[in-house]
Amino acid sequence: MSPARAIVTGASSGIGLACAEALAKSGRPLLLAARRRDRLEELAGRLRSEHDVDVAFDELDVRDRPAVDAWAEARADLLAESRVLVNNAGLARGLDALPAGSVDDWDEMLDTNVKGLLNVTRRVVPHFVTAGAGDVVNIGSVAGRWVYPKGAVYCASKHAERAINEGLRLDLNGTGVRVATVDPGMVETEFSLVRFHGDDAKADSVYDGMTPLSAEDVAATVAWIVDRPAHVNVAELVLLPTDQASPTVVHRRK
Ligand code: NDP
Ligand code: 8X3
Repeated sequence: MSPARAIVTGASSGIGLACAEALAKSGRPLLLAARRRDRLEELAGRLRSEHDVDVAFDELDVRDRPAVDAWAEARADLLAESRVLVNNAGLARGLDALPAGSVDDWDEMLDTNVKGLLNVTRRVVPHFVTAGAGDVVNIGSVAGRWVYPKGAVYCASKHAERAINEGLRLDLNGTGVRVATVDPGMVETEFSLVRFHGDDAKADSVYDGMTPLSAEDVAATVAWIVDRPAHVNVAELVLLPTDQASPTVVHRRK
């Protein structure tokens, strides 16, 4: 019997894209979502031909609650057969001392990382509860465990993700649904490019002289979590590059 369908938000890039690849490799049909439709279309075509799995995809902004509701209605059949939700869509914007922060950056981070995650979760989880099984894997961050200078609002969004992760697990106890957070340190994706509003040089310098995690490292962890036996819930997992001990303690070679 082939494994059940997985939903991945933010599948057009980085960790989400790598999760889609890892889950397709293990034979899972997919439902992918992100705002950049062209990227999803290209990825879906590649995964279908490389792994012979069904891949559906939708352009979706997780911040837009009416759009998420309409998506959940339109895709009710696929949601009902899904047993994995990777809540990955997210971003940091800016790296500024709090009083100098941009309110637009704050709104974007909180609306995406907190409310976007809630918008999708509230529409998908009831299907898992009905089925008596399912995995919600939230992509948190070390920023949900430590606060670092100039990162207050991004850290707040990831602390909220961690609270939601814990609260959801409490509220779903007894339903058979598992809830996990994977909290990575530095992962080289488009994350820093987005954080620095497209400044390539600034983004590249984040990883100067150190070896970051790859998106595939995180995806392999997600794939491992959902493949645990049904009675095992990996509740929280912190994944650091060997060169990183905390958000601010990073070993860099000359
Ligand atoms: P990327 O920028 O490479 O990918 C982010 C993904 O999120 C993209 O697919 C983007 O798609 C999607 N996304 C952003 N906003 C929205 C939205 N409003 N609606 C739908 N999709 C959206 O970064 P990462 O892969 O690194 O980031 C993925 C997750 O990992 C984030 O939650 C991030 O906070 C977390 N993380 C990243 C770390 C890192 O160092 N890279 C470390 C720890 C956690 P599109 O633009 O097409 O909508
Ligand atoms: C991304 C890692 O350290 O930039 O969540 O916050 S960090």
